[in-house]
Amino acid sequence: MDLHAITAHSALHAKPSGLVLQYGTAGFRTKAEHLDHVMYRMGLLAVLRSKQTKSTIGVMVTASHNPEEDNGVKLVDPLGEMLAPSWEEHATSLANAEEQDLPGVLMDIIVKAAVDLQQDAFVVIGRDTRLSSEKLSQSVIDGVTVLEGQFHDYGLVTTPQLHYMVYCRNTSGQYGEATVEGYYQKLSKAFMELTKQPFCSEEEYRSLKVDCANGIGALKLKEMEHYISQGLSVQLFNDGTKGKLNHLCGADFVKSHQKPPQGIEMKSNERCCSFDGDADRIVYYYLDVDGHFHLIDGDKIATLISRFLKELLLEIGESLNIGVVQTAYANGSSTRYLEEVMKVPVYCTKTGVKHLHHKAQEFDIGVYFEANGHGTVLFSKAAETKIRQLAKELEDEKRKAAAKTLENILDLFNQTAGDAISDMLVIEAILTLKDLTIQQWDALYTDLPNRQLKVKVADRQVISTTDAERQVVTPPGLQEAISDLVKKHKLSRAFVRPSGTEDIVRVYAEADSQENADSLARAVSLAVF
Ligand code: 16G
Repeated sequence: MDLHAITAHSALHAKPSGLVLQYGTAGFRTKAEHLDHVMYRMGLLAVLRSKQTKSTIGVMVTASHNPEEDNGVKLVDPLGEMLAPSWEEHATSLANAEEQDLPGVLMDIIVKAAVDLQQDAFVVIGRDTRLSSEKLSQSVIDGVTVLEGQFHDYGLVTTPQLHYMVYCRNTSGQYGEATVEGYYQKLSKAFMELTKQPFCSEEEYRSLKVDCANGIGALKLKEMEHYISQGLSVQLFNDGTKGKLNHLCGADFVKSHQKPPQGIEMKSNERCCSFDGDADRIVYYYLDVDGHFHLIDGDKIATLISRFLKELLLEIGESLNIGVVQTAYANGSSTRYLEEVMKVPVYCTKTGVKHLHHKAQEFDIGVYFEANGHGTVLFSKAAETKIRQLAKELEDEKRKAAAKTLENILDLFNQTAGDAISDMLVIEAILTLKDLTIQQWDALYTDLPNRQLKVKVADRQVISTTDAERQVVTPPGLQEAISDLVKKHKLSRAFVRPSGTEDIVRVYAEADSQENADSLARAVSLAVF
């Protein structure tokens, strides 16, 4: 390791003195102009992580649904998952080291994590469509090469595509081929097999309008279009040719404002969906005949998928256990429907995909979705083997067909991370196979009216929570105040938590009417303030 070269190159990516950033829920995220040094250092860190795990590590340059001016970076661990928590700490200390301390902090990580410097390192890099992303990804590459790591730059890819590449490379291609083509082929093969079956519905159901948030999703869907066009016709809006990334469009906008994105032409009862800026989230929606907007968020996506999987298992006659993982933001009606009507166990974790992903790994089939539309389904190795075996060996034709469907669904999910493209194809396949309209899907249950607010406080970290963020621990008295407010309404629930991505406190409230949810959210905000 050439410390002199590391310092010399670091000077080209100098850290603004005094700037402190945190590896948060989904990596570092802030204004793009503050990130050059972080990118270089994450290149260094990715090499160390690669040497330590003897595996390929991913680095994704993106700020997901944040405004165009922001950017961010996150590392992807060997199995395509989020970076391990102990390495998040290393990432934070490396990013915040002042120039002169950089070699010392680097050595400290090498010792603490027992990194063998003789080991080879391989890093894969991807980026979203932000103007700042190309230059920033070059800084990552600079960090990788100065530590003599090998790398492959995938260029413009969605975040879930990069997760997929990492997993493919570390499983010797067993999960799929580690190319963008390989990704399209794997997903489209499963999708086309699912939708070609004779009991599938008519052509009219097979068209979908997609708001691509003016982001990478548009590019990738255009590339993929011809692979799936026999089964689904997609019409792209906000494809980045005119509008600004995530501006008045995209999954986060639609979910938080509960209204259609700008730039999409919607007719009543047409099925529409929105991706976010790096295509790891998806929400669906439609306008009814009276012009009312209906949002189908991550909770309803999880419900549709779990219902379908449960029915398939019943048809196959196999008792694999299914668990659904949500966060405190899940609408109370969804949890009730899953537990009471569908009889599926539901678990709640802290916000952030890594927490849900981890919990979902405990089941044969773990379905996890955040209400904001980020989620996927994980199949345990044992469940996967069983499903593939049943699809091959069952003699009863009906059961065998159901097992084959389940096998294709398994292949269609991106099991490394929530993936808007993969989730969209799964949903489209289920709607087709079940002959369900978007209205019928929406009618599974009725969401409780809810409201989310942001509160700016002097120090959001004074608020700490427990019970998967549903109860406040500090400051003293706040939980009692919230509980008293909640008691004033029917079917009500409220919680507050410090945001992991913005300098604010988030307030969530739901109740029997929109008016009550709004007034509860306002009262809770005042209690926080
Ligand atoms: C990040 C998380 C998302 C979470 C959101 C919460 C990942 C990949 N993304 O975007 O899952 O819902 O943060 O943000 O984990 P908040 O802490 O500001 O509410």
